[in-house]
Amino acid sequence: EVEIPEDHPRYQSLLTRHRIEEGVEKGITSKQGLIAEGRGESFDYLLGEETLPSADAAERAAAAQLLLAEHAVLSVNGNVAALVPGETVALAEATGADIEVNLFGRTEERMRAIADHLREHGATNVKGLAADARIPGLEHERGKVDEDGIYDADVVLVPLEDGDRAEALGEMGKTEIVIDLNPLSRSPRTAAIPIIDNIIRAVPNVTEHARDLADASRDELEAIVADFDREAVLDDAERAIRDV
Ligand code: PTJ
Repeated sequence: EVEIPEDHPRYQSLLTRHRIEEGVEKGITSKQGLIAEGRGESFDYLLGEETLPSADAAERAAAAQLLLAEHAVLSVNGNVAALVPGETVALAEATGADIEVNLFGRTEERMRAIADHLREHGATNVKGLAADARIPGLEHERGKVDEDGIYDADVVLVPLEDGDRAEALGEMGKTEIVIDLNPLSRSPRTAAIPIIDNIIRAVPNVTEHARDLADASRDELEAIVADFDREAVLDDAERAIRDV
């Protein structure tokens, strides 16, 4: 364990990097994941390493959408598992969503390591290992999902997703919530609810909104989703980056 002093000006960013490194060492995160982390960090730096008010609005809409879902699934890859394992379990509990491991670079070893890691953080039912259904239009390994998981879901949260798969899931008619720090990336641009924020901040904040909305009526939740403006969220993040 590396000790990072909490008053270090880049504490959060160093902690994040360290978690990803540990993820690689444990066989959870892919080498590609290290590159993805570097890309994410640069966008977070440009966004001021904080949640924009527009991202907070997206996080509230995401909470409402998850609560309205008939069957919501939180998709977990190697970066998500390394960065926010316990936070993902808490979000699943707050919204009644399932958790499914779904990898871009799928290997059985990583699938098992991630499922074990999530269970160590309190997950009781981790999907993704059955792989008894396919996302149409994707090559074999990347298209593997569970029939009673992502395949069946009406709402899916796909953090740090690659553009092809985000598009293919959209074409299946699923309502997609994407977390990605790059507002120009294809996956947030295809999402019904794009969250342009660091997953480290985004997941706990969606959970907080879900707890806050736990007693809201369906009408209230539907109004939050209907009033949500995806273009405004993407434009606001892009403006924040350009105005640095
Ligand atoms: O574990 P696997 O095999 O499923 O692989 C996962 C990765 C992330 C490697 C794979 O999906 C991939 O290659 O993704 P990309 O195309 O690199 O896209 C990752 C996106 O996530 C980029 O747009 C990054 O800016 C963004 N990103 C990286 N770290 C964070 C992030 N967004 C939010 N929070 C982060 N911490």
